[in-house]
Amino acid sequence: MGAFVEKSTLITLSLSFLLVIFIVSNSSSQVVEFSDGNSELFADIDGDGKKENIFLESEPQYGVYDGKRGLDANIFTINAVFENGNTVVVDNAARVDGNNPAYLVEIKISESIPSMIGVENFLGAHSGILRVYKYEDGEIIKDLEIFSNSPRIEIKDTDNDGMKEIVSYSRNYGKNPTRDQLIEIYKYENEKWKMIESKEI
Ligand SMILES: [Ca+2]
Ligand SMILES: [Ca+2]
Repeated sequence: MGAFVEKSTLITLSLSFLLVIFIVSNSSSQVVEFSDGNSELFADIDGDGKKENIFLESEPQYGVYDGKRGLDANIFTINAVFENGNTVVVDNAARVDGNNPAYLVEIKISESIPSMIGVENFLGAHSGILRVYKYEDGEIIKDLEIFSNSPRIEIKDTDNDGMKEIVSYSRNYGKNPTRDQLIEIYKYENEKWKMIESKEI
């Protein structure tokens, strides 16, 4: 009998422990790293349970600079290949300034909303930009563009409603260059991203 109680207590404790791990991992934040992502990712962007192969492609393209035609390789296209072989291409998706590469990051804000595609890249020494694309009616459309001069962007649930928001942190370099003071929070509601909070701390 004693052994049985001990065993069931052990099982209860183990289950509690797993539940804690589940809650912690479920509420963990995702940090956009800007510089060490991938040019390819596998994510389910149309919500059918199968992952699409998404990759960035950069081809030499020409633009006009100071009246002269010049090579500009910093324009990326996003390609999403679906299981049936269909490919959706976003032309000139990410215009990257300077020679900074762009990377892909999966943005998963809740279990009920299909993954979105984040394209991240540095702009200059500190600043970074995150562009968020989503799949809609056979197209991939840009839904949001977020800037940070820290750069620090996090994807986390700020109001405990089970859905993650995107939080951008920036510095007020005139006031204090060492601490992130400006915070913007973007929330996905009614199938649209919108800024719900902008504050200085
Ligand atoms: Ca899919
Ligand atoms: Ca939330």
